Amino acid sequence: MAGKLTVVEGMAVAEVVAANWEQIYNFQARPGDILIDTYPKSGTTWMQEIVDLILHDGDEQICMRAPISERIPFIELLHLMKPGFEEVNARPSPRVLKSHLPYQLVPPSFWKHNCKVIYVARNARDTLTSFFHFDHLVLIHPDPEPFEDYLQRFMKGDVGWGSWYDHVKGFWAAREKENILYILFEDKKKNPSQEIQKVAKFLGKELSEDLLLKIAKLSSFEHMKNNPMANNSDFPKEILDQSEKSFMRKGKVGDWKTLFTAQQNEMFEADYERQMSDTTLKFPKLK
Ligand code: PPS
Repeated sequence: MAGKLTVVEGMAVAEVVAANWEQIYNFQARPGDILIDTYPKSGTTWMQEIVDLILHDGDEQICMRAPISERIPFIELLHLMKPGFEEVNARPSPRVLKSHLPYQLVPPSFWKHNCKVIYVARNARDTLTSFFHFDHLVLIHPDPEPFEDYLQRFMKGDVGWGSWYDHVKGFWAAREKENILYILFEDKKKNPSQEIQKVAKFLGKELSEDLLLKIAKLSSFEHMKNNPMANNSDFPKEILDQSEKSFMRKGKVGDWKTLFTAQQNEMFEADYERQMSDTTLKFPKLK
């Protein structure tokens, strides 16, 4: 059964998330906590695995201590899954947390305590493509079919967690005044070691070349896909139905070409130029 979206503080979001908005927005981050924030489908889980591996010096066994969603809990779903608010509040600091909230709706406690925030952005077309496929599995979101409608909804920000454009631009604009590391999915794909090193430095860790290569390997798409503790296969079935397709889909750059028609691409491009005209943020040109 498909779920519904509603609007909270100008952001479209699943009704079940909106229903708990006060508790989400008032999440109490503490000094030293780390936030991984992204628009959905931008490589959040990949970054979660990288951060956990960095913080545990690439120890594969420790990083398999629990599913990724328990190791790095998702703030907006704490009231719906394990670990809940109570358990996360009781965990010692520093904690690592995941969120898809746009800059202006991040719980203020993160900024108050100058927490480190790692932001990952992915080009709009691949994000949309990944989200379209994913929304077939997400039971708390509306049915994404037909694609033509989804395309329009994405451009208007009428999908879970609102406008991609505002999300990536909001964090981009804030990156100099807050403690934000801004990473692109495409750069991570092209040169994983280089981007992992950036994350490590941001977290105050210096990784040897060997450790860097080890972490790149353990966080590769193939490795994570086959790692039950990293592939989200345990995600609650009431939220995500993976009976036919799985969370780890392709992990590629440029998959949008399998979905967009030439005409849809042209229309999307014109709208993209308009919506991105007020930012210096640029994604690598996709061939
Ligand atoms: S979610 O549900 O919003 O948290 O999803 P998120 O983790 O942000 O994004 C899921 C997409 O990231 C791909 N993925 C990866 N790509 C490359 N390397 C690694 N290690 C990796 N892990 C996950 C995943 O397959 C989704 O992208 P698509 O294009 O759908 O395959």
